[in-house]
Amino acid sequence: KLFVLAVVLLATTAIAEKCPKPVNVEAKQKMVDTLISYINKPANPVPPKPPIDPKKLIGIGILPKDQVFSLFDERTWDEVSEVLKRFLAAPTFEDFIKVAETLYPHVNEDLFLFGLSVAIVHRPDANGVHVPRVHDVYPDKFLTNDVLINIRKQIIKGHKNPVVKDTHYYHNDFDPFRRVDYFTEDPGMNSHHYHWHVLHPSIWHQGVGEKAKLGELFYCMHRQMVARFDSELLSVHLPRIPSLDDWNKKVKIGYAPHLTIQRTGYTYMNRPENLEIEDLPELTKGELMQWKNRIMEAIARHNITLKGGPGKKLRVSPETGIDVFGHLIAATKNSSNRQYYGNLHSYAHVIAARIADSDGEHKEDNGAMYDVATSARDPLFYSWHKFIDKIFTEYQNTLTPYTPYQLTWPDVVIDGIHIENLKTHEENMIHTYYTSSTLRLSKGFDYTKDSEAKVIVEHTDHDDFVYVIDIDNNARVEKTAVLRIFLAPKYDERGHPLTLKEQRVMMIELDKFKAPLKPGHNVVRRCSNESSVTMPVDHIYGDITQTVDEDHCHCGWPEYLLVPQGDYDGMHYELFVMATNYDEDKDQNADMSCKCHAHSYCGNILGEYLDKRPLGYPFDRKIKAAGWEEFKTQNMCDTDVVIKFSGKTKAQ
Ligand code: CUO
Repeated sequence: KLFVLAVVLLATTAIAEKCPKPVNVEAKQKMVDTLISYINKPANPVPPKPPIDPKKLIGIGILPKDQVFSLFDERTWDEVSEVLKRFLAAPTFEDFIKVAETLYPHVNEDLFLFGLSVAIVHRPDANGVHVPRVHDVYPDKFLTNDVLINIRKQIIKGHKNPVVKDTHYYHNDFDPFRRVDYFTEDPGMNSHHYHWHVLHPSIWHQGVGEKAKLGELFYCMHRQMVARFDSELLSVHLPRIPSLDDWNKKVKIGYAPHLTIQRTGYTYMNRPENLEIEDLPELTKGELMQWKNRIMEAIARHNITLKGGPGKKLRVSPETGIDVFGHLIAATKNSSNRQYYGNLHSYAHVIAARIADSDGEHKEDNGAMYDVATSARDPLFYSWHKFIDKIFTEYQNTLTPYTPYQLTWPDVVIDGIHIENLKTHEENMIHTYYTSSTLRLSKGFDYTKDSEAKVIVEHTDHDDFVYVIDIDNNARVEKTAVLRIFLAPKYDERGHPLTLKEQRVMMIELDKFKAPLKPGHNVVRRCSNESSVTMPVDHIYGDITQTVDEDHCHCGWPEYLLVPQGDYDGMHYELFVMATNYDEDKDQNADMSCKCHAHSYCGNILGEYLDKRPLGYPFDRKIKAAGWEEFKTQNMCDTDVVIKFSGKTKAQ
């Protein structure tokens, strides 16, 4: 017990200091790179196996080597927490590396990578060190088997520097979801999802440092993923994804991942269509249902049953509720009562991942839904997360809608917003097209380590554009605004106008930024590539050793996927902007120097934010107004924007 207490105390001290200046980054990066070079490559020189006191291995080495680690599988949580505790408790960076070297031979490699990544993000003395990019270490979680076999074949044939194209559009015409695999199977998007969970892991808890709004960010980022997926479906004229509410019905959506971990042969399980959801040996469907019902009851009553019996209740307030329910549903270490409310979100990932071999009779490996790095490839991910999102919506619907008075900033009037296309100079018109990026495989496998093997990954991209916002500041002094920009489709899959109520949960956040407003008229111009939700393409595919001064957390929506694809005729979207008063909203204590580039979706390392408003504001509550005209106050504005897909590849 004393040991654990000491570890926790040390860990608390380790992250108490906020965002210090990076020191000796190059040397530290080298140490991390050496550690990472052991992972996923069995033929590399075996790392030294330093002697270790067996007592220090208590709770370590439970997940066998060569298995895929899943943050969704609660059975791994104790072990990964133990590993993380040891990483965070090391007093100096050199000690941290020593602990990692000592533990590596005893720990599952994938779990080790996750723990190491979480520690690098959160240790102040690692500030400036890049978190290993998961798609560099495990390209086989992001590229299908056919692509990698093709690379290997070419190397065996003597091609030193093979280049293979990963074009996966329209594999077949039978599975409609293949039409959006430019989105679901995009390495950048899946890598963002993994790194989001590294930044905000459910195993994080106050014992090792404060991190505000973790539950709220869980809801918000995943709502954005679902909203974006629905918009992509509408772009290819498919209906929005249904929510997976009824667990007694067969699961209609199938998915074949075609992913194999090259080193181990671990093959992510195929899920045929129309399978029944079955109990797992460790959890029944009935238990899952019971957790859901308890959460729904807590939402209806606005209070949560705490540990220690039905008499002990926590009353939630409109200010804290969404975060409390986020923790509860994600079953983080800060869940108010994990025993009673369970682990709804994670277990559904596991049940879905094992649905084709629930009792393990056929010794199949788990499906894509099991692994954070691969789960968002599976269309069922969005169906499941839509169900989770409906629970949050249910809670938000219990809150009093914002009144026009609350939404108005009396000093400020937005006269107009439009988009200026930087390429074609058209107004309110964005073109999308195919393009590609290059994923270098040198770090991933033994067979690529002496080559310059490359995979050309195709994806969509868009013209760069600028938001031009006309704003009057009627106060006699300079003001600072927070400008919040959102986009939502205007029409549903049948071509009928979407209601504001439907659009509320479909609003895609495109940007949130501060802008100074001088007294009188202002024209604010903001480029699409400055977005607070995105990560530049170079950070995903570029050589990160060249970007020492850049963002190191690798969380952020790929810039090329900022807007939905749109369609050939041009699809219509609602572009919305709202200005709020930064002087009222700002969080005095937030240290934004520690932010990740994409702070809207990734928050920052310390769980601090640009402003104090709820995430997703003003769409975080039910809207009473029947339509946009009734909803808008003087500090809001909207316009119609068209996104047109050319279907062509942009000339490189
Ligand atoms: Cu990120 Cu379900 O939490 O995937």
